[in-house]
Amino acid sequence: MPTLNRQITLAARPVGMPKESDFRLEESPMPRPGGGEVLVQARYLSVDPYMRGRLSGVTTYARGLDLGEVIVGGVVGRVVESNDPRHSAGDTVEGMLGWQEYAVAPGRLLRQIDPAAGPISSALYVLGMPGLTAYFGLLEICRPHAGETVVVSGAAGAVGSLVGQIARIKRCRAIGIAGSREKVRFLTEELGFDGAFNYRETTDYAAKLKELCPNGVDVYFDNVGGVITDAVMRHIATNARVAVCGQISQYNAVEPETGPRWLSQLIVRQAKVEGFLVSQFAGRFEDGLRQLSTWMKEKRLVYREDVVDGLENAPQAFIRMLEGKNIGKQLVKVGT
Ligand code: NAP
Ligand code: FER
Repeated sequence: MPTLNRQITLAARPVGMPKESDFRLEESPMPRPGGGEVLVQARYLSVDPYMRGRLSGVTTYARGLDLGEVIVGGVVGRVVESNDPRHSAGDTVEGMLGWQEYAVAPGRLLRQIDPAAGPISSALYVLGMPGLTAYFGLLEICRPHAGETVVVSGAAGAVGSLVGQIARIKRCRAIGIAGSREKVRFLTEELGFDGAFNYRETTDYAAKLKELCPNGVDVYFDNVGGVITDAVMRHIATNARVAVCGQISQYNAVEPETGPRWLSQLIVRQAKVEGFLVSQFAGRFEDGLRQLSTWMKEKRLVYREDVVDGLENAPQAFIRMLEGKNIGKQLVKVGT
C-alpha cells in the first residue's frame, strides 16, 4: 500500500463553467480507519451535475464544500481494511467518498455491492443514484400509461437514457432531446427511442415537437430547464405530468435566467408539475434496484459508460460532462 494518498481538492470557486484550475491535485498521508470505520480504495468515481452546486459552497440538498476540501461524490471501491462487521477486506462497496484514491468512512454509510449483479461501475449508474432517479422520477412522479408520449430532455445522459427506455418498457412513445447528432443516433438506433432531435441544430423547437408529438406531450421528464423546457411546456397535452428532475442549463449561470411565462398552460391543460429528489424514495430503493437489475439482466436496459482514466483527470471528466461531451454515464476510473 502506498504511504501517500492522492486527492483532488477545491482550489477556487468556479465562476460559470468550472475550469481545471478550480481544482488541485494534492498528496496527503494515508488515512487510517478508526472504530466502526472502513478504508476503501477507489475504483470508479462518479461525476454528477449536482456536484456543481457543492463547488459554490451553498448547501441545498448536497452539502457545499469549503475551499481546500476534497471534492465529495459517489465512489465504488474495494475494502482494504474494515473495523465494521458489515464489510470485509476485498468486498466491493459504494458510498459518498470523493475524488481520492483512498478514503475512510463509517461502515454504516457504505453499501455492499454484489460484483455478480453487473460491472461494479453500474453501482454509480443503472444500479445506483441515476438509475433510481429515472425509475422513481418517471414511474412515481409521472405515472405514465401505455400509449402516452413521454418527452425527456438531457436524453442521452445517465438519467435521461434510462428514462426513455423505462418509458418504452411501459409501452409509451419515448422522444428525446439531446445536444448532438451522434446522441440523436444513439437514442433512436441503439436505445429504441421513437424519435429525438438535436437542440443545438434545431432552431424551431416548436415545429420539431409538433412533428414528433402530434398529440401533444403527456409526460415531460425535465433534466435541463431553460429554453428547451419553455418550448416543451407550450406543447403539453391535457392532463400532462411534468417531473422537474434537473435544471442543468442553469447550473453555471452567473445571473438568473428569466423566461416566458407558461404557468397558464397548466390551467388550460389541467397539468401537474412536480419537483423531486431521488432521496425522497430512499425507503423503496431496494425495490427499485431489484427491478432495474432484472431489466438490466434481460437486456431491456442498454447502458453506455463514458470513462475517463486517472484520478488526475476527474476535473476534466466533470467539465466534459457539464459541456455535454458525455454519452451515457460519465465516470472516472482510478487505479488498475
Ligand atoms: P448527464 O445527463 O449524464 O450529463 C449532463 C448532460 O446535460 C450533458 O451530457 C448535456 O447533454 C446536458 N446539458 C449540459 N448543459 C446543457 C444545457 N445548457 N442545456 C441542455 N442540456 C445541457 O447527467 P445526469 O447525471 O444524467 O443528470 C441529468 C439531470 O438530472 C441533471 O439536471 C441532474 O441535476 C438531474 N438529477 C436530479 C436528481 C434528483 O434527485 N432530482 C438526481 C440525479 C440527477 P447535451 O449534449 O444533451 O446538452
Ligand atoms: C440525493 C438527492 C439528489 C443525491 C443526489 C441528488 C447523491 C442529485 C440531484 C441532482 O443531480 O440534481 O440524495 O444523492
